[in-house]
Amino acid sequence: MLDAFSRAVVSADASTKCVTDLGALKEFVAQGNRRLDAVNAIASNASCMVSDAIAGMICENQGLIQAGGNCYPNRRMAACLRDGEIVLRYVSYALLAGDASVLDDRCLNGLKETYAALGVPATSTARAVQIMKAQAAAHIKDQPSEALAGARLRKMGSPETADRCASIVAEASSYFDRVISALS
Ligand SMILES: CCC1=C(C)/C(=C/C2=NC(=C\c3[nH]c(/C=C4\NC(=O)[C@H](C)[C@H]4CC)c(C)c3CCC(=O)O)/C(CCC(=O)O)=C2C)NC1=O
Repeated sequence: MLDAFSRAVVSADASTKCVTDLGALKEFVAQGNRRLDAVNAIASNASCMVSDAIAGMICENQGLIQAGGNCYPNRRMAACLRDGEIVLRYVSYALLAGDASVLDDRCLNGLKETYAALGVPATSTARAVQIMKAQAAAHIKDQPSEALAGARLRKMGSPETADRCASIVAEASSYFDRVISALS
């Protein structure tokens, strides 16, 4: 498992050079508080995000909770909710580290094969992950939509930035995309 710093060391070592690209690390440090706010925005909304994403996935495909569907019976529903939570947790670790290796090594490695063996539909999982990607962007920007959140609307009160943390949103989105491509 690597983070932005250990990644710089490993890359430099691979070419037997001193660490040279300090610009990227300087930026990483300068943006550190945004990153922590972004991780907090995901972590403290995680259970709501997971339950909403799985519910949305099922609303769009109700066969999942009927006999023969992969969220039926309750044991599978519980496994599915747990998997949603696992994915979101590893995305939040990757965002904290500024590196995808923890997500790749400890969550995605072999997941596609496990799902194929168990008959877990990858397209439905991808849909749930896509919903979590949209939720994460809204929470990091601290602009959750009233229309979608209803009575559960929750704002983090993060400091306003002109760009709404666009680069962190893009980075978080890339980790969700990584999950989707690992399953497809
Ligand atoms: C730390 C990393 C890690 C991951 C990622 C992980 C995933 C994982 N999900 C599993 C099962 C499962 N995963 C699902 C998930 C779903 N079914 C659906 O229809 C939906 C599309 C989807 C939820 C979005 C289900 C239903 C099972 C149980 C399948 C079965 O036993 O028939 C299993 C098989 C063992 C078990 O049931 O616990 C593993 C290993 N385990 C890990 O340790």
